[in-house]
Amino acid sequence: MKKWTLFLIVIAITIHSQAENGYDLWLRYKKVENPTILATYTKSVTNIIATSTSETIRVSTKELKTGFNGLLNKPIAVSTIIQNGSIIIGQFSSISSLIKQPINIPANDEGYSISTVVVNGKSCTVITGKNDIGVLYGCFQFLRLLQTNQSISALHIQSSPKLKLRLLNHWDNLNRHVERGYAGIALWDWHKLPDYIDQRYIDYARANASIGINGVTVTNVNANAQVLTKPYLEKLKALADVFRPYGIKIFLTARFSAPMELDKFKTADPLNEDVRTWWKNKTEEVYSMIPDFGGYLVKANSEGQPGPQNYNRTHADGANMLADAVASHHGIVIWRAFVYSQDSDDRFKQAYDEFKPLDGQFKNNVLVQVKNGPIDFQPREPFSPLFGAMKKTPLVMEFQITQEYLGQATHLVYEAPLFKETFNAETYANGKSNTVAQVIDGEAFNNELTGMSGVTNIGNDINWTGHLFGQANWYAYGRLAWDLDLSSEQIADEWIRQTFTNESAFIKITKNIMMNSREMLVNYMTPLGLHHIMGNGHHYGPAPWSNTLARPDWNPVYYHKADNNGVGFNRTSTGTNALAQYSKEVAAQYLDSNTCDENYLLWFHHVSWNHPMKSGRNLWNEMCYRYYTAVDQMKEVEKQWAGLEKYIDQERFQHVKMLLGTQRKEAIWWRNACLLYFQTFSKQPIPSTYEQPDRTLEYYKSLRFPFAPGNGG
Ligand code: BDP
Repeated sequence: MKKWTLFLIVIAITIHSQAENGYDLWLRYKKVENPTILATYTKSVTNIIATSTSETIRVSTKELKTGFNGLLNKPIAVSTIIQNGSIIIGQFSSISSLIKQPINIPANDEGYSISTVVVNGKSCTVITGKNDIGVLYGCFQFLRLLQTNQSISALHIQSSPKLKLRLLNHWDNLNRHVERGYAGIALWDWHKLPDYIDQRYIDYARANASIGINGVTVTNVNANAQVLTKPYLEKLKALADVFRPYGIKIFLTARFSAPMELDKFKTADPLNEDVRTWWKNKTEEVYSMIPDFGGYLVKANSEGQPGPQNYNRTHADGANMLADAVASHHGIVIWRAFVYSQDSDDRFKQAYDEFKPLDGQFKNNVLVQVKNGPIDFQPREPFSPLFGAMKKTPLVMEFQITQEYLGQATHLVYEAPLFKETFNAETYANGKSNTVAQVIDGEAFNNELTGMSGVTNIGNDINWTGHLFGQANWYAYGRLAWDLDLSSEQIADEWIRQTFTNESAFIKITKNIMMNSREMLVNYMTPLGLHHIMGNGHHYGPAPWSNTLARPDWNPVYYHKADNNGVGFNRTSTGTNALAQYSKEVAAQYLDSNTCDENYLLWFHHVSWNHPMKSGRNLWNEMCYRYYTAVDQMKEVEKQWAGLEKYIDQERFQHVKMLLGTQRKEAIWWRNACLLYFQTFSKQPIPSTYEQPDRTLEYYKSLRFPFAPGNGG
């Protein structure tokens, strides 16, 4: 073999070994690059001592071994010998006799503590919790410290989750089509379950446990009753068995009409005794197979789903029937508040109108799950007025991690700032300062049960989320469900370090891209409070002109109400008065079109195209400015990423690079299509200093996407 051939082979092997496809998520455990840090870690980590053999401690030990082997690039043994650098893990009750010294234990049942202690003269690290699951969470946190190059020498960390239910909602159908899924088909291979356990189920559970997720619904809220049949319960049991050591409970989406569909009942009336007995028996069957089954998640009387209103009963009647069925097993029912009706003059108001009167009528194991905003997961929404209004019912915050309205899986958009914006909003519930976060974490109304749900962006794509940066949204969602007070920036920082590198130049630029990405997206899609102007059905791309769907509240024109006088939805007292659903302090912030935060202007006001904006421009020119500036920012992002090639592997670099190219094209598409359309009403020119659209409005209107992903069943 010629010398250069050999050389090429060596190069090829090296490059190949470095290429990464994203499968490992933020759990890559690559060797610590900095030699000084590596040397201190090597001294501080010499063996693992586990004080029990429970399943959760077994997976904790395994994770530590995998992590240390990679990060320190040497095998770390599991033994019983206390030495300098022992990592001692186990429940507090089992380690206290071993270490014979006081240790701070975390506040709640799932919390952990990590402490540096001296045992028999040896310096060790103790990772403990009241329960095994806390220990596992602590182990993941310890590995995170190593992955992000933090000091591990004098640790006194205690952490407990702020929310009890930290859930992922999969909108996965039994045929594996994922509603609003942009990362392939569903992870769950129902056909091969229960006997075939895909390694992915285990890696999924690991990833979730690493960020504290403790419950998942594996099926769509547009539910299929089949999942409640014996064969599917067996498949679910197999998944539950995989998830259990990782502290993850299975929840089921329950189709309200299941007794009719599965057992030929004539009714699904929640007050009918036979129906109630059916659900009791079905629930007993579920628990006999999955003893730690979490409970039911229900979408009822919404978008064609059956529900109690079919029988003139209320949401509370429906929820309470299921709550009774799960109560003896400490199960819960999560009832969704995502409802709208064409009889309402404003879709914004419907959830509040239907649910607020029911406050106080739900059993104490029922939570109501409310989307962050009143309409539907838009790039920016004001918070739902139900937060702050339901004082006797615990509310679960529902965020959409999958990017249905946020460029789907081709746009890089970091969602933590969106989540935080909702959390930080003031509700002024009870006439005093109370943020949405305080409503969610139980502080505002003293709720025991607390929770958050995220509609996942996970599919069977090799990198799980389609866009590599979609992983950051899964990660950020979990981290915030654990601790609502973490900052978007801190989460981005730790995600980048674990996912890519600890190289500061790379972190700085990438973090900056992430932190600005959501605002940029808002401005090239729906600036100034525009909302729901995406393409019909699939919601891909702009279609503000769309007005052909059967119901007015399905059409974009319903939401922007552009005409020759101006644009925007008047939700003040001269309009639909949706603002009255907020506390008076919140309403006051939005009431006047001259003082209303401009980011929400068109959410609440129909204003003239010449409306004076804070910048000194009129509304039309401000709209042009926002669209154009955002596209310029997008071009800049592309350039910045191009400069990062040397820091990471080619495969992931190219993946992001290509998607940024698509994102730039689509941002231009959004800008041009929206401005050309709104211009037909504003009758004002796009300022000549801007590059003019190179296509006509007719061209943009003619585009069709019959096979856009994530749509339909
Ligand atoms: C909308 C989606 C639809 C979901 C619905 C829901 O377009 O596919 O079924 O939300 O949350 O955003 O139930």
